[in-house]
Amino acid sequence: MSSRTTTVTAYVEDVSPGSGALPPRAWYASSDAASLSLNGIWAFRLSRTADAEDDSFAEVGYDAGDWARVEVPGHWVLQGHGSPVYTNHLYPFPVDPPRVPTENPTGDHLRVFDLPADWPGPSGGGAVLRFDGVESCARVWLNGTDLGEFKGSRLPHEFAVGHLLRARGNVLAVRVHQWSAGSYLEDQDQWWLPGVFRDVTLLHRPAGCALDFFVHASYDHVSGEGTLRVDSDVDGRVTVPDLGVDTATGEPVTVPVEPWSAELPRLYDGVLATQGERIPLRIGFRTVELADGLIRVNGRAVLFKGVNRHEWHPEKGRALDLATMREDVLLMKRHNVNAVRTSHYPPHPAFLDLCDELGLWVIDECDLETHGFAEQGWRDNPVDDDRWTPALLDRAARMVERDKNHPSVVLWSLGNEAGTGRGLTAMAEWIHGRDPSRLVHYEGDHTCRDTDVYSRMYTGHAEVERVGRGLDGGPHRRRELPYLLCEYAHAMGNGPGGLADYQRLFEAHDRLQGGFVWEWIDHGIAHPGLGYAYGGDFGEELHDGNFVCDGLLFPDRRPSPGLVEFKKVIEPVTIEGDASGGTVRVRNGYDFAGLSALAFTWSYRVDGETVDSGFLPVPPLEPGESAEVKLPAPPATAPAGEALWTVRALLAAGTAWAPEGHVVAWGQFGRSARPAPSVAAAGGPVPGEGLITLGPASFDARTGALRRVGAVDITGLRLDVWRATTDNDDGAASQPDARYGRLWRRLGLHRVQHRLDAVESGDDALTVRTRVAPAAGEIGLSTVYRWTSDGPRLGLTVSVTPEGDWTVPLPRLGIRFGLSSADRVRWYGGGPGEAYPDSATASEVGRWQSTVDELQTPYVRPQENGARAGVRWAEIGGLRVEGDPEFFLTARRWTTEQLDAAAHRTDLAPGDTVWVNLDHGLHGLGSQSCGPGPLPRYFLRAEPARFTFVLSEVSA
Ligand code: IPT
Repeated sequence: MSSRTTTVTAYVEDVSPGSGALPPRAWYASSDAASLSLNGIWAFRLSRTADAEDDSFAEVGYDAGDWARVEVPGHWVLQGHGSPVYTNHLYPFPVDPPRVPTENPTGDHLRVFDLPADWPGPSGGGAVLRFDGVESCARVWLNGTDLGEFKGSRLPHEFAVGHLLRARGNVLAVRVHQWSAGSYLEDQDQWWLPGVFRDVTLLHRPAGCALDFFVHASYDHVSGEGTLRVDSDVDGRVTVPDLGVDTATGEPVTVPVEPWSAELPRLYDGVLATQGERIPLRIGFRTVELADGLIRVNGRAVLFKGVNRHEWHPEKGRALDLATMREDVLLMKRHNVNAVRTSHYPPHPAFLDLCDELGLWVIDECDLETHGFAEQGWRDNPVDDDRWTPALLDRAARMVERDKNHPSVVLWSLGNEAGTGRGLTAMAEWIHGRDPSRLVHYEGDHTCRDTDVYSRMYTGHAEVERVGRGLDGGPHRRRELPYLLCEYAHAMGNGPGGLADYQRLFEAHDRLQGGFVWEWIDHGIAHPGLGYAYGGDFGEELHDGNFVCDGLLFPDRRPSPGLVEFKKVIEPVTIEGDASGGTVRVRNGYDFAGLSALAFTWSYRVDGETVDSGFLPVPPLEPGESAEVKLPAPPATAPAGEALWTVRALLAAGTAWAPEGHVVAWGQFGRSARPAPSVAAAGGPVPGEGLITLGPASFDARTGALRRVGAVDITGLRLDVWRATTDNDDGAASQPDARYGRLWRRLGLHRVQHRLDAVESGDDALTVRTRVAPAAGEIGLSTVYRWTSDGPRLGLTVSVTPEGDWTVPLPRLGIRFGLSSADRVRWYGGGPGEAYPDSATASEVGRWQSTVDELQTPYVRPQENGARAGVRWAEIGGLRVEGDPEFFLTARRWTTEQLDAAAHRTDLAPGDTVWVNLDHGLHGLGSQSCGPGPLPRYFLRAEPARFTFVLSEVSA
């Protein structure tokens, strides 16, 4: 018994990639050869250890009648069997490679299937069984025959099974272990989700079909010609009707073509016909090279405006369907994203078809990360231990061979956060040899000895600028290479801030070829009680909390404000007006496309009301070109007020990724400034019974607290400096001096006291003097509220003078108050979405309306959110507020303290009062949750400040 158990499970802890699987080959969605999907409902049995059950379940005739059922593709922990575990880089088991815990959840999967009636007989060739992804290791049997076992969760594995197939009652048995030696190579920052999570397919392999083929399609930008050569292990013919190509495999043919790029993804349909099979080809001609220190495609340097994409679905985990993949690509295209790094493993292969078709540059990353070894100074790191090198090379080959025919893939990445070592060098050497037509990326080795690009993550703006100017030094090889930020702008919670500042640097320095925001989507798991669950919500022993929710999309794929900001920051057309508004400067920022696909519109608004609008003729500029375009004369009938031009670039016709009229870029610029609101005092405060009256308002005579403006009840109006700290405020442990959320709390800014010093009724003003300060310290804010009225309106000027040694910026500075009833909100200022000082590029000045509920941004872990920037006036709950200067507006049905205390959205219970914040200033956001904090210019420093609001009842 014990020797038998050993044979059943020994491979689990073996460093080898496996045995029995076929060599890797190119993936394609379909050909004329028969195939049978084995996705669907499978019988399932979960055991606590790898050897709890013997392998008799794999035998024909085994009765699995009392087993559970799971859906394949899927993860059993998301289907009611066990639960998910989230760690960022810590291994959730003792680090003793290649050993894994005895407690090793093991899922036995069984499926019985018949062949379709028209399945070719044995004389017509063979068949393979393909697994596109199984986490973390599997052993496979067909009709009782042990086919072998494999590791490499997000890589394909095939077995030859033709000789084992029967017409009816085929028994496919798959034993999957959550932990294996392979887990040491798969320490990516994500949920640990075991299961058969990608497709299982039976493919007929006709006699005489190719084992593999490699499409080489290059483009010579000087001659405008493409050269096509399809290599295959068997002879065949390659036809491309649109190009008149009909050539033998292995024979190059050169013809004039339109090149492929992410912007203009021209694909040519072709066929590779071998004796046994006709394989459809989608050919994109492009040449990727490192030339003059830059990544060039078809001769031109490319600026990557990218995102890091993990595969995620809030119910299905990493088992993504085609519709979800397509939605990701469409959302990327609609938000001006032009590149994707498949962090940190090769995606479902069909995703790359979509990238080819719709146009995205891809860094295809290998399924490799050994980050947890950082905890022990990288001792025993598998990538620096020759015993593991075969497994690393197997992973590299499975990625490259599977994905080599995709024009969208322009760089291969060795993996992520795996330290340095000989194994990486071996992978890079193998990849360079096998596919010299692409470049190699890896971030973890800053000597760049194995790579064609100098790649970093989360570098601050100042260092990025130094690199851009070539002042960064470093090893010789590195200095010659272009620079990429394979991760930057950590999109966790509210943020990232500072995107526009990065983009300006990328655009100013050729060597900076852009970056990839971390990351595309929050990995929140849909949860009945919590909304979305994150690390720790399943009782994990070790976990990293909501660090798994750091995407530009919420888990349900709704764009976050961060994505809206990113879209604006990376827009491919720049539209800038001069102050007088006579002309607009339009620059084509595409690398390949002209502007002929776009139409331009203008509108002229006064105080947010459109006075006139029309189309703007813009010349069809080539990439990099710009033109000064004359605007029409401002309408003579325009009323007085703040006048603004808005110019938009729209899709002139529908494309494969967005309808006609979709806004690609826009610019807004002023013609005349806004007259500041003011109150000319007419009469002073009038004392009454316990109350003081001033114009439309009444105040508590003892405390000076505002009670009412006309019929609008107001509670708790006072200075506010606190915000529910964002993930970026709380910051990462790596930069302790800049974790302002924690420093603020230590100072007590979340519990300031308001000491009343005086209530003074003067001739034309009611003055309330206070000192706002936290217990236990000497710092404070001397705060004076000066109230005046011109009859119908009430003016409030707040003067704040810091006292003591303020070593930290303020979270916010403004007033807050409660309204007893409010729902609809109207405002003139920045909108429609949230904006903060360093994430306000997408905030468009206009007239907006919303509801209190719609003003909330549903960050998975609740935190400061929802501010509208640059607000000139707002109406809410019957109250009208005008600001001098413009202010930030926030309104919610809970207090800041309740928001601060909530861990999940479901902790937030709406109360009767709507709490409104009118902020003179907010501290920037930065991306300190895993990167730099806000730039100094977005700090809200504790400095003397004065700001005015004019309050009145909304006139009917
Ligand atoms: C970086 C990882 O590459 C990425 O997977 C993710 O964990 C990200 O951090 C944070 O969300 S590594 C880090 C040490 C910068």
